[in-house]
Amino acid sequence: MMVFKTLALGVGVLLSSIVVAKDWQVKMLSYGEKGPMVFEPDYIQADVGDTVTFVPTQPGHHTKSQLTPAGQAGWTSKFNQTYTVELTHEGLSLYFCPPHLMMGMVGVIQVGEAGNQAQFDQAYDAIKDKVVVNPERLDLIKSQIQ
Ligand SMILES: [Cu+2]
Repeated sequence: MMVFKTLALGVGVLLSSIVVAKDWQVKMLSYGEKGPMVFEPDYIQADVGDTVTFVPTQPGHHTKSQLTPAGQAGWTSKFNQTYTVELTHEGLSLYFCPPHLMMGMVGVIQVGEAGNQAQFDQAYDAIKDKVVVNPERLDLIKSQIQ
């Protein structure tokens, strides 16, 4: 019985130390909780090894990265298609929906520490210049970075 208890404890410790990679689902929407033309959620805090899957919940959207951390491949998905990004490196990614950038259809993925904050700030300023409707939405997204 004692042997069994020790064994069970050992297995429990082993299981709790295994980190399970998560798949984050981001809906691409023409109308969401925060108004027209949104990624939902528009900010994700993830870990290396997680994936983000962009889901064409409503038609007319796709996703393109503006900035990724060093080592993380950029992406451009096709219209109306599910697209999965594997998060391979720590840092911030900034992405948008090309036809709706001017309406503030932008999102951020944070993986671990925001080590590339300076590059992010530059990319953010450049992209915010192109947003005509709801530019304050970008500030709300940015304010979530930790
Ligand atoms: Cu869009």
